[in-house]
Amino acid sequence: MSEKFQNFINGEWKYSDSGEFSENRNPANWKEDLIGLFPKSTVKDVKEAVQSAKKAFEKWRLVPAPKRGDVLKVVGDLMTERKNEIAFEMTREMGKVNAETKGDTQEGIDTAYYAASEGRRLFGMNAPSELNNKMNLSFRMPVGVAGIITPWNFPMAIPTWKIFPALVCGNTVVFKPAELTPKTANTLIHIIDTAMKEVLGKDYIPGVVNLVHGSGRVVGEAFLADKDINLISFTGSTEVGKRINEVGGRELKRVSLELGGKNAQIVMPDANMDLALDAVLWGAFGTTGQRCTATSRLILHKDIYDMFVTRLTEKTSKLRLGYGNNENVDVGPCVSEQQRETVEYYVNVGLNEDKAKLCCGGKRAEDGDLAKGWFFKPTIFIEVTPEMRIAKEEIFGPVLSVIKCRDLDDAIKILNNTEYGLSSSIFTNNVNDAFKAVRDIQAGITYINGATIGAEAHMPFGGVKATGNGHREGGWTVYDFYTEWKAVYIDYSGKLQRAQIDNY
Ligand code: UN1
Repeated sequence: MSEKFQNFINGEWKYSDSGEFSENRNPANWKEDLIGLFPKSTVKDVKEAVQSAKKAFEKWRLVPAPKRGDVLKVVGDLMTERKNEIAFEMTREMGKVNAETKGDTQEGIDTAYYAASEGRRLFGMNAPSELNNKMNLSFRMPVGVAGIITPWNFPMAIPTWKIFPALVCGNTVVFKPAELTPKTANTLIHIIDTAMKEVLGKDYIPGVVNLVHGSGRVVGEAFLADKDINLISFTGSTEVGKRINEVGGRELKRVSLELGGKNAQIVMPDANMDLALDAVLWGAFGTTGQRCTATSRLILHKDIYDMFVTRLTEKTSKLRLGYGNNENVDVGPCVSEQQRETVEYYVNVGLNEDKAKLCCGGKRAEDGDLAKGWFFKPTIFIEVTPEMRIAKEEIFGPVLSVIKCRDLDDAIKILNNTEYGLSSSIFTNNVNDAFKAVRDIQAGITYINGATIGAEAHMPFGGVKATGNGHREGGWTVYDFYTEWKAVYIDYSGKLQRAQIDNY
């Protein structure tokens, strides 16, 4: 009998009201490796979690911010101690290779220490008053109950980007992780609760963080419907993001959305070709192409196009597929059967509708043990033109579309020809071209001589156009989302001084 996991509500681990569970299986060996059973939660579970978070907010908001930061410091320490175990289990539940799940965990640790130190900043601002003997200050205040909805591709880092800043600002949290990665979420909540108990001791507050497993259709929708959830932070598809924005907007919820991408790397003829090749391999096929920041388009200058395609095809065909916890594996499986079907669908679009040319991959990988998982061969389409569907639509798998450009202006025009705008990259040794690209590329992130993936935890993360709704995660910018400004006027004149009366 495999282990049955629970929700965490009001400081207690408990089963869902439904009594039903869904299976979590290893995508590299789905028939034989059942990881555990996770609750299919109901609207009632969500309501209970939200009410506990609402109640906890009244106490948690009064815990001094440096002390809230101390909780995050202990969280970072516990995550560091358990890093190897977290990474092993994360690879087991979502497939990316162990070095990457360690990196994902490290991103969470870095976010914890950043949030811990922010407990001693959370700077407000002062401004002079129009009137004499009067002082104007402004403070950051917590917003209330935060509904956090996260994807499966960064099962540790992305929840930490949201939960840690929310907590250090004094908000309380109801967390719905992706159904495909519930175990990492479970570990994270265990760690946060352990740290809360250690730091707060007898003043422990139940309900500051709550975990509700389940589907977007039930649990996510219940977040939207609940009037006591004040803000929602979501990372996932543009389609779901639009729905959250629409309903959340109607209810005046504060909403932060991190959505799709169709990121491109440009390579100019003066670039260091070895670096540019390694970058595109890493950007396109790392995490099996399942990052929002993944390189899914490669824009090559015409003078180097043939040479680059030849070398890239050769390197790509040498990538080793397998279970990510084994040695010498470069690329893991797709996360699920459905995800592999989406990849297959787009390979068919590329071949039959777009009529692009396949130069590598294009098929399931089924040799030996690979037949046990949702593996797909790293795939490259060449002779892709900017208007093709495989050049415009997000695939979220190991598929790269290669497009030829005439010059820098043409390259940037092609790069911008998508509804998304998350990450981007240009390889060049020409400083003028590099700065021009920084200015003209429509994306939240631009790398010069680096892959499109690998944003650092303390920098603003997010995109323009259909990638989001203007907020940023990571670094200092996310703190604007999790706080409200309170303006305070202090009159020490001993008189009633009137503003908005003509004093001049
Ligand atoms: C994502 O794919 O949604 O910049 C996040 C990167 C990682 C985060 C990716 N630090 O590639």
